[in-house]
Amino acid sequence: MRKFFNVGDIGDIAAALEEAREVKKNRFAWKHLGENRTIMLVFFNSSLRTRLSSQKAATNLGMNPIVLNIGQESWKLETELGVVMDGDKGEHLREAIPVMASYCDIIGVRSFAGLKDREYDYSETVLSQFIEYSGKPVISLESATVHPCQAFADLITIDEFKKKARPKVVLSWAPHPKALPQAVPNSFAEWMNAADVDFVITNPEGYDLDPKFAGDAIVEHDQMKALEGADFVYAKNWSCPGVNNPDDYGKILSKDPSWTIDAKHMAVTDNAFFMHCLPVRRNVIVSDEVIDSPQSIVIPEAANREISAQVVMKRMLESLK
Ligand code: AN0
Ligand code: CP
Repeated sequence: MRKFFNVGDIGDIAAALEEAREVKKNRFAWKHLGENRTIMLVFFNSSLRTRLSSQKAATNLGMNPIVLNIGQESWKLETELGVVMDGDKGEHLREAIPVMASYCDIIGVRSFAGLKDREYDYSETVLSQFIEYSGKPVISLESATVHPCQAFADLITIDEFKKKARPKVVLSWAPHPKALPQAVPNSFAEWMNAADVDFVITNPEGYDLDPKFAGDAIVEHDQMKALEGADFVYAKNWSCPGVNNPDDYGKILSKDPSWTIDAKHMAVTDNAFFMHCLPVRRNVIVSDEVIDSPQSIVIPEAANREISAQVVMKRMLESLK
């Protein structure tokens, strides 16, 4: 495996889930696989789960993880080509990437969407440069448009908790005070479309996800209708994807608090489990009552980030041999 970016990179979903179960049963069974191997985890943005679960997964495999927080511990990096670098950015990605690559065998990159230029973000400009200039296998640790480690962990979690062979999974937009990327819902949609589930997306008008990720999923703008009979409710805020109006890309079009997931929303589901990738703003995205209920599986969901990361790194190490 040379890159982990889209659902297609994981191959057969059932096989990936089986491998995740094996890893979870005995996560130290491959502790020699990564001996004398180094993974570089490069963060342009904040993180709790991704940073810790990736370090843990790498260590389980016997690898040496190096974490670099760009701009805090390193020089600020310029990502645009052809600019006169007379501002605050002291080094260009064009040099920094091959240098970092020379010290490691695998690279993971977190680089959020700028939410200013849809074309720049949706062409994954920063991640593509890592692929092109490193020559190493690259993992997206949430890049401009995708968060595959999260979506894989979400799939593992649904597989563990489902009570029906083909559960109904609803991705619901929820309000948030700040403009957030579409990476989490994009990947979740892409992975759910590939999984054995009935998948419905609900969001206010103007928030429809890019068809590249939404695929054939049912989009229902009436949130309560969408939630009826759900087995899993996956809440997430995202800013305007700008599909029909590129000028609105990255903007907040609604802060409607009626979309906050509360007990009234959960009451129309089939006693659904509540999921969120975290970090979550309580009583904005979800009420205390719902996130503190026994149906909330946000903690086991986050714990599965170690498992998804380990399966991906394990496959990359196996392909290095
Ligand atoms: C980020 C986002 O929505 O993409 C990271 C989520 C994993 N969330 C925030 O910045 C709050
Ligand atoms: N879910 C997730 O990726 O969390 P962090 O931003 O804390 O890594």
